Amino acid sequence: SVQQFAADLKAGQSIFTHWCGIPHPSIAGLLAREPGFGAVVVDLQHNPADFAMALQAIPLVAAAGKPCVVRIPVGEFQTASRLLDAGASGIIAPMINSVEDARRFVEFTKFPPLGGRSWGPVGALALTGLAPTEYFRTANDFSVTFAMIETREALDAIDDILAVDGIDGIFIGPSDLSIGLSGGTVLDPLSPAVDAALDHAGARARAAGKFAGAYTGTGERAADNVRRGFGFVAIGSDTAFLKAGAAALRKGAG
Ligand code: 3PY
Ligand code: MG
Repeated sequence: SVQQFAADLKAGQSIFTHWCGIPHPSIAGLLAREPGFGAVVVDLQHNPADFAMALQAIPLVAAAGKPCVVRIPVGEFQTASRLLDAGASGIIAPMINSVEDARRFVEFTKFPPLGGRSWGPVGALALTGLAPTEYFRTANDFSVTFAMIETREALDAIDDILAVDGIDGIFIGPSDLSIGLSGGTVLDPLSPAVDAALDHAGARARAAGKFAGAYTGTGERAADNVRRGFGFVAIGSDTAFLKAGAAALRKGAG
């Protein structure tokens, strides 16, 4: 359900997630049915998927009993409010580089007194079946906010970002982080510098009692991050699945 995601993370479950950017909500809904994956992320930062697609994906993913989490474009915090209103279980905000960025994110994703989210969760009321007063009372607890740590600046400020009330966790973007940590000279999400940052970030999140998430491109890397204590780990993406499927089927033809 919409609310179960936060509860499962709090219980220490490791949740593997899909990462969807193809602008067809049925793909998100179908992938949600895949065993072994506990969530679907719709990515609005780097993909053709748009707000209308996410709006349709959220109930299709919910119909599979899974939470739908959405990554917003950089700084589009009003979109985060609207996605929570539609019944998203969580929001991933890219490029949260400072305490100010983190506070602004909270301002649009948590109701007062934590933030300043405006009232109007029409789709979320429909999906959860909660009475408005009950939704208002509990939404801050179950609407999960992930601040992406993917620059050197953010990594330096990680403890302060984790300490912001209303930030529920961090989410590591290994590609951008590799660019940032190399001073703009290397794109390598598997670099030793990124590995060290993942170790550090996982430990700091644990110390702060908050969630840790990360993007990864393979199952092996995803398992590495679960071992590091990451509770929310993406494996690949819908387009990567298509390419892998095409290669595997073509191989069958010899
Ligand atoms: C990154 O690796 O920078 C990400 O944002 C993951 O998609
Ligand atoms: Mg990134």
